[in-house]
Amino acid sequence: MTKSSALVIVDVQNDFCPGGALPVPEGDKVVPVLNKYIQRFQKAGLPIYASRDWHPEKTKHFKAFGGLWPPHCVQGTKGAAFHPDLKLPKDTIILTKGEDPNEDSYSCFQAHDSEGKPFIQNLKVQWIKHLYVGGLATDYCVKATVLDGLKHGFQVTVLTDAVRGVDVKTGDSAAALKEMRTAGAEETTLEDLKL
Ligand code: VGL
Ligand code: ZN
Repeated sequence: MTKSSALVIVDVQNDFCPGGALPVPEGDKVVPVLNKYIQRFQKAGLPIYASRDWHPEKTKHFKAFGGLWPPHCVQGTKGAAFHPDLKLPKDTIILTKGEDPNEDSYSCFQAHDSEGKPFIQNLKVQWIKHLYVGGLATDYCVKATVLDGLKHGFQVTVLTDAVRGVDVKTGDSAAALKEMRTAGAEETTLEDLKL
């Protein structure tokens, strides 16, 4: 772990947790583990990003308009809020994605920060070279973010104890992890994290 590392927490929002509109099985289980990663990164003085899926009411992403999904993470709703137990520090960089009604936007590389700066620009000005990615869902937004990170030349480590998948088909998450490894992603757990 070097100074140029960052933690990227993907879409840990109420709608992706049990009881939400598009629940990921055991989605809430990532929260206490991510809180520990947050502490580790914060102590090391490293930046923390948290993305949110942030959809308009009408979007091609939703079933009713030709997409795959039930309505979820609609802008400003309780379902779109971060899980209440996720302890995001004040200086967390919030990334917003999914606002375009014509796109799915699974990847954080389609997100922007609170000033409208694209994720990649934000990473570049901070000289970030290595992303540690956890959150929801393994087989969608986590996968898309990890693969895009690798494509853009970042070193990427998946936090395997802090991700969960939708598994529309059984095995989707396992296949996603394999695809990420094949593309060059590394994996770690809290126990093995070198920080
Ligand atoms: C996601 C499905 C639909 C995700 C977002 O965050 O992985 N999955 N929208
Ligand atoms: Zn979505």
